[in-house]
Amino acid sequence: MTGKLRFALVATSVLILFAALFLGSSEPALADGVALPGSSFAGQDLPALPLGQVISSQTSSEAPATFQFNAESAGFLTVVVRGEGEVDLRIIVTDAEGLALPGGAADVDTGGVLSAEQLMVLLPRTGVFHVYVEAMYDSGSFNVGGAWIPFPDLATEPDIDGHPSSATALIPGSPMEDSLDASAGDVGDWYSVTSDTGGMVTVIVEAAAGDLALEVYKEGEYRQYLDVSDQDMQGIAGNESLTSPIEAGQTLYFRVFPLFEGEGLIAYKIRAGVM
Ligand SMILES: [Ca+2]
Ligand SMILES: [Ca+2]
Repeated sequence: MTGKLRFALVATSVLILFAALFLGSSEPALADGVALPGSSFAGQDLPALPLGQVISSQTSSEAPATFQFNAESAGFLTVVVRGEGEVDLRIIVTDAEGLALPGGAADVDTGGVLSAEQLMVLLPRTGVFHVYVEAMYDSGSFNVGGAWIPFPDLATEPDIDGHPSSATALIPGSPMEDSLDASAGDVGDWYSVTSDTGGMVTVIVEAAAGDLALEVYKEGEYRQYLDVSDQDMQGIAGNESLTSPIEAGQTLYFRVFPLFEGEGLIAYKIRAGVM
């Protein structure tokens, strides 16, 4: 089942109510200073996600509209977006580091309308989160509204090595061993590969038991991977490999994660090579 379909099944019924509430509310107000270039938001004040109301804004594929939400506890954030015209929109909710949350992306094209998106996502703890409304192509106007349901009992500790800022440097020729356990909160490991010379970098993950996947990211751009491997090499669900071009001096980031939450402990080996 695709992520899209799974999301649609889980969330649609709940969100129809929210959508009806928002779209029936008062006149949208105009947000100022919403569009920001690229992904560098460090230190910038982003506009707040409107809660309990709908505002209008603009977005483009080069400068996605970005909103901030300060969660004072764990809880569920709902975001509803309705675009104007033919623009294809999607919603991505990330942590402050720009990493998409599990279940934090929606491109479901509600009712076949490319710009009609909504999601409800668990924010797992107190902190700053970002909501991106991206245009897949071109640019366009949209209305956006949010809602918040505090749910402090659902707070979980952060996965300490589950972020690109805590990535382990992979040295070509020096394999490493580690493990993941989604049921214990260890939901993803990050690795980085830096090349002095440039060329092609290959990262190989091997696990005898458990189903793993592997993603590669450009530094600082963690909302969307460059490439993903879930090809189950040699017919083994935990064996994955990615090969990506890398420039001299560049660092690429790799995420290893279990495909299913309930799999328990998965031990794996990982190694990198640059040619
Ligand atoms: Ca869409
Ligand atoms: Ca796999």
